[in-house]
Amino acid sequence: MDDRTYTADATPDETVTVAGWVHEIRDLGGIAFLILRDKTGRIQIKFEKEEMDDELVETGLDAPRESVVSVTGAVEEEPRAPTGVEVTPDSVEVLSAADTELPLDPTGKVEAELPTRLDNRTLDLRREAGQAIFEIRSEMQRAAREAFRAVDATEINTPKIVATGTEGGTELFPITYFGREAFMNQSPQLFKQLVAGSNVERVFEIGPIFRAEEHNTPRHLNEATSIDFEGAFCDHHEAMDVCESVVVAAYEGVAENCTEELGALDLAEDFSVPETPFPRLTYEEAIERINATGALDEQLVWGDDLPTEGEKALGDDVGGHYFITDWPADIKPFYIMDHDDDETLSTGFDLMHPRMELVSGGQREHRREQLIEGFEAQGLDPEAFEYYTKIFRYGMPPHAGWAIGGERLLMTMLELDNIREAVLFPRDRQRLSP
Ligand code: ATP
Ligand code: AMO
Repeated sequence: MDDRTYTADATPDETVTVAGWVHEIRDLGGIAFLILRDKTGRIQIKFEKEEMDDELVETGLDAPRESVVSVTGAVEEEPRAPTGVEVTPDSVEVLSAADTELPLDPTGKVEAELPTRLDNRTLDLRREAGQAIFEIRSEMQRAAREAFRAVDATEINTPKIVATGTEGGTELFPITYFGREAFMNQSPQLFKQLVAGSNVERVFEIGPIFRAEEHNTPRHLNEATSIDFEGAFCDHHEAMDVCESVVVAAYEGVAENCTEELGALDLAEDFSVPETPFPRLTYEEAIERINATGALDEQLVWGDDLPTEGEKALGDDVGGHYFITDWPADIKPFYIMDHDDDETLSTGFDLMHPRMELVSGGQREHRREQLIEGFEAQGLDPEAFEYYTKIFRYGMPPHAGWAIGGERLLMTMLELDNIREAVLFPRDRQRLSP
C-alpha cells in the first residue's frame, strides 16, 4: 500500500524511507536533529552540517513543525537517540509544508482547550493522547463485535431515517423526506425487534442515534453511537448476562491490546477489568440505598426517576458497575414487558457505572394486545406504528435486549471528563462542524 517503513520498524544497518510529520527540530550548532513522527512513534534524523550537502540540510531543517516529510537514509544504532536508532539522510523531500503558526501544539507541551482541539481535530489526533482514545475506541468495538459473535448474534444495520420515534416524542430531529415528515432515528429499537422476530433471532448493531437533547451536559450528545443487542427466546436476566459479557469483553480487549495507548493516557497502572458478576439491585433497593446515603435534600419515593445526584451517591456506595432492575412500569417505554404478577413493575433494567447510566434494556412485550395497551397508556397512536405492531400478529417470540451508549462506555473506561473527548467530530447544540 505504501512502501515507507514505519518508524517503529526501522532497524539498524538498513536503508529505509520513513515519512511523517516534523515533530520538532533540535539545532545544536554543528549538528541538528529532526524528530519525525508517524503512526507508530518517532525517529531521530541526524544532520551533520559540515559533512552533508547544504541543500539537503536546509530542506530538512527549514521545514516548519508539522510539515509532512519523507526521508531516505541508513539506520544506525545510537544510544543517545530517543529510540536508540537514528537515520542519516541521503534525501529529504517536503511533501507538504505547514504554516509556521499552528492552532494547537501536537507535541502536547502547550495544552489547548477542548473547543480548540475539536475545531482542529486532525492536529489534536497527532497528540499521543488524542490518537490513543480513538485507537482504544476501535479496539473496544472490535472486542464487542467478537463478544456478540460468541453468543451467536448477527450484525445488522437499520435505517436512520424513520417515520416515528420511540424514546419519547420531544427528542426527535425532524427532516423533510420528499415532502413528507420524517425523523432522524433515536434508537434502532423497533427495527432490531422486527429482526429478532425472524429466523435471524439474535442481532446486534453499532450505529448512530440522533437525539435533540436540549441540555448541554458533559455526558449527552446529539449524535451518539448506540451498541444494541436483541435476542429472541431471551428474557431480561439473560439479556443482562449478555450485556455484562460485552462490557467485560470491551475492557479485556483494551487491557490486552492497548497497553501503549493506556500509557499515553496515564492509565497503565490504574486500568482494570471490572469484576463480575455485576450486582443486580432492584429499583426499590436502589432508592432505599440512595435515601440512606443522605445525599439528597428530599427523600425519593417509589415511582420517582433517579436524579443524577442520587445515581452518583449510589455509584459511590456500590463502587463499581451494577444493574438496577424491576423499574416502575410507568417510567419505562411501551415496548418493555411488565411482570405478570405485578403490572406496576417492569422487566426494564439499567446498567450503571458509578459515574452515570450506561445501558437501558429489558424484556419486550411480545403479546400484541398488551403492546397496543402500552402504546395507548403512553399517549402514542398505535396506528402510526402499524408497520411494527402488525408483525406481532404473525408469531413474535419472547425476546429481550438492550443498548449501551458507546461514548459513555469509552468515557467511563478512560476516565474522560467530557463525552466530546470520545467522539471524533461531536454534535452538540453549538457544534455542527467540522
Ligand atoms: P437516558 O438515556 O434515559 O436519556 P440519561 O442518563 O441520558 O438517560 P436523561 O434521561 O437524558 O438521562 O436525563 C435524565 C438525567 O439527566 C437526570 O438525572 C437529570 O438530572 C440529568 N440532566 C438533565 N438535564 C440536565 C442538565 N441540563 N444538566 C445536568 N444534568 C441534567
Ligand atoms: P436509552 O434511551 O436509555 O435506551 O439509550 C441507551 C443508552 O444510550 C446512551 N445515550 C446517550 N449517550 C450520549 N448522548 C445521548 N444523548 C444519549 N442518549 C442515550 C446512554 C443510554 O443508557 N431503545 C432503548 C434501549 C433498549 O431498550 O434496547 C434506548 O434507546 O448510555
